[in-house]
Amino acid sequence: MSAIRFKTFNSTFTANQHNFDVIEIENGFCRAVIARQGAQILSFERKMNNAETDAVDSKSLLWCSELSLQQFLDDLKSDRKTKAIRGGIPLCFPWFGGHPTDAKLPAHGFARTQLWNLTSVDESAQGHQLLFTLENNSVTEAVWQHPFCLTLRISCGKQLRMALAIENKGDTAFDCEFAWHSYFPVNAIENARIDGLQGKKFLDQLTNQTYVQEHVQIIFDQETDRIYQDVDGHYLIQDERQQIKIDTNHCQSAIVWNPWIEKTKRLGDVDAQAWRDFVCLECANVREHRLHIEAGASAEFSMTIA
Ligand code: TA6
Repeated sequence: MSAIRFKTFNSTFTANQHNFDVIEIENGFCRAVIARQGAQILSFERKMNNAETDAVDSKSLLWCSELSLQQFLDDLKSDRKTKAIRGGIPLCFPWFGGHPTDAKLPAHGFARTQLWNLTSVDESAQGHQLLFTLENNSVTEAVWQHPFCLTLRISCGKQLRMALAIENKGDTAFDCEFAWHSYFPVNAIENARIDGLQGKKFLDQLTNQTYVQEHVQIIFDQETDRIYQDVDGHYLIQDERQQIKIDTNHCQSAIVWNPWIEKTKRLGDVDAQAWRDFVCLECANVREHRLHIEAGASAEFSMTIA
């Protein structure tokens, strides 16, 4: 079974590769949904053959807020300006968190709210490969004056693989940050564990204090918002139901976030109880690992989720 469906939620046009709201993908390995806004993969379900029952189970590797997705679709249907979708893998670029000098600018930059171009869609024996691009435009230049080209390759197969290239198209160097602000499903956050960050220093964004991760596993019993640095780039998220393996290249930072109860109430796009259903592990280069890209140069990063 293999299919690609371009979908639109605005009745004024028929969806195609160059004018769509979301793409639905299915092949022998997985099902995926990707929004053109932000080139943001919203869901990725791995098909698992169950040897005992001979059935085909599925394993969700990403989480998305149903309320946020509904708000996005309602905005599309009403021709309203859409917001960032809370779920899947939003791309934060060219800054992470609040803008360093102008609080009026959108948190996490503009990449996740811009419409990207779908340059190519290919299918191979390994699944589907999609190539998205975003270049500077009047909106980005109004807040960040550097010419750039982002290229995001999303491979949907036995694994979900992301490959990002950040190219400096200008004639002067620029500094930037990026983060794959990934949302992962957990059965219950209080039972979730993250391996891979032991011994790494982190900034606790809630206290603005720096610590070292002493324990092998990160556990969750309160709002958690930490920026780890000098990381190894290989992680395991597990709970009593499943485990998700994340491997990256050239991502020297990792942010761990769960809003817990009170912050969830303030988000406005997450159901009140949904704080228990996800954890963010955001592979990135931020703060002291911000990128310095010379004119004409590119920086490349990859992440594999299984
Ligand atoms: O994940 C780290 C973080 O910077 C948190 O502080 C929280 O703000 C989160 O990102 C969500 O940001 P958003 O702009 O998507 O609501």
